[in-house]
Amino acid sequence: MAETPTTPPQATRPPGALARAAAGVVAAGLVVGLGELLAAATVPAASPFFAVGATTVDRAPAWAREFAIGTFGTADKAALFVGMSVLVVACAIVAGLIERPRRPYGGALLAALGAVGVYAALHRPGAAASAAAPTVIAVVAGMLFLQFAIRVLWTREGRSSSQPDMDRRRFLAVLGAGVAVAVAAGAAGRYLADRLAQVLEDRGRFRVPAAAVAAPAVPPGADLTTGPRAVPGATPFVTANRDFYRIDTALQVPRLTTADWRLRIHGMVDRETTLTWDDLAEFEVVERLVTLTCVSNPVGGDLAGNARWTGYRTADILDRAGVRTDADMLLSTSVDGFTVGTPLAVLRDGRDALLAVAMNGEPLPLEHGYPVRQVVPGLYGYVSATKWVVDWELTRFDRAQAYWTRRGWAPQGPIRTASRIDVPTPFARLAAGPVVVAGTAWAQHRGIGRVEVRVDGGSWQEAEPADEYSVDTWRQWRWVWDVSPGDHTLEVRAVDGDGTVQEEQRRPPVPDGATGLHSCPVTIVA
Ligand SMILES: Nc1nc2c(c(=O)[nH]1)N[C@H]1C(S)=C(S)[C@@H](COP(=O)(O)O)O[C@H]1N2
Ligand SMILES: [Mo]
Repeated sequence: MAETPTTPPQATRPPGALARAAAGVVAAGLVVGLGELLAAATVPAASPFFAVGATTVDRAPAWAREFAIGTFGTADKAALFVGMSVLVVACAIVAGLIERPRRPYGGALLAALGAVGVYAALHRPGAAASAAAPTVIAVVAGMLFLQFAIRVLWTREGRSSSQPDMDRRRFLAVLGAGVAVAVAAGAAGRYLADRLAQVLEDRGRFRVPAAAVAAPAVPPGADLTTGPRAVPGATPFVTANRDFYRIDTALQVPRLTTADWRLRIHGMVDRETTLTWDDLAEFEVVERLVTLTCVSNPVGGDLAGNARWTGYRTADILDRAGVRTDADMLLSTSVDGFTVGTPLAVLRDGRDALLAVAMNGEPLPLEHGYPVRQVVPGLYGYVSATKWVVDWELTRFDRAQAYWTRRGWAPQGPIRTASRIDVPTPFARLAAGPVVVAGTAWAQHRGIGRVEVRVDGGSWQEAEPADEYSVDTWRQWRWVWDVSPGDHTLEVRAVDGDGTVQEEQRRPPVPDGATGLHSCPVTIVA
């Protein structure tokens, strides 16, 4: 019978078991749904539900696995997930039934379930501590929801309300909102996870095109990690993809397949053009080593990396669209809406500006721009190195502003001459005698002319440069120091290929790159 305002409220009985159980199930649904979404957006293997499933499969004894395959055949994974779901729902019902206002017994049960998810996520191959985050956040959200829903229920049943219908509606609204969020989060999480699977499959199939113009080989004399002049601890000349610094505004790495990729070229052009992936095959494939640097790199910092890039000349692609003479900026946009403004003069002065599809012989890693990114020797990344690029607008610096320029960074960003001491490390304690000091220096597209070192503010002494690979890559150096015991400070400076000495005055990265000398205090013991 429907409750009417004249029905006396049931003040003495606890809220109905069905309502409490429903609150528990919705709370658990929130944990699973939010966990799914947070994991899919960050570390997919950290999804609590799937991590537990995968761990169960990995740890199940052989007889259990054989039983499952024998009983369910190819549906064995589906059977596992159904079994897990039944278990979760059962726990959720119990959680709802035992939760009390200000006594989160049910929440504790959810936390215990969550602990299983965290354990599984942390024990997936290669998992970092951050793999715990999606589950922890989702469990806290589920616990808060359960407390809130139960409090609403108790309020409804516990006071002598004159409006029980309204209180019931309030509880149903809370429940409904929980269901909506749980379902939306779960669906979004599944979508993102599927999308990632598609992109990984696409990347797995991708064959790096053979270069018509190959990059010259790296002479052994350019790399201080090998050869007779090798220095233990030196920075490798070519940075491995997994060690390459990563900087971007993407909360979630964009997931773009080659099939979905388009490059729309418009604005001040003669022919508006939209390139598909297959259209790229018309352009000559070029391979180049280029050192990228972030404008935010502090003096002595490691936001610089050197890789072998394979791709197509930016200039060739621009020529196809026909750039109008009054345009001076290429405004590029990534699939997630990040923008970069690059001076056209730089892109067309003959340097190897590329639309790169491969990094060190591999398809671009997702976080470095898969399937396509820009690489421009000589410019900081924020004005040149658009990852996941999908749109090129030809425009003018007096009309358009890109992402970081709008936030106070300089519109043009040529890389400043910089040098770094990599060996020894700061505050090292070293034995007296000859000490080998080594490091890196860069002044992309001008090249490094020489590198100098000084001790305790004394006179500059010329370091021994490694072989130069090209003006677009960093250059290594070493210096043998015959030193006596005590505390000392090493400093380094570079002189670029034009003969300009590195700026010594210390300034922060904003607005156009840090300046100042890298110094390294060390203690020499007798
Ligand atoms: N789509 C996109 N591309 C981007 C960025 C970004 O935030 N989003 N950051 C730029 C910056 S500031 C730098 S320094 C380089 C870094 O490239 P990497 O992460 O491959 O080292 O990417 C550039 N390209
Ligand atoms: Mo950057």
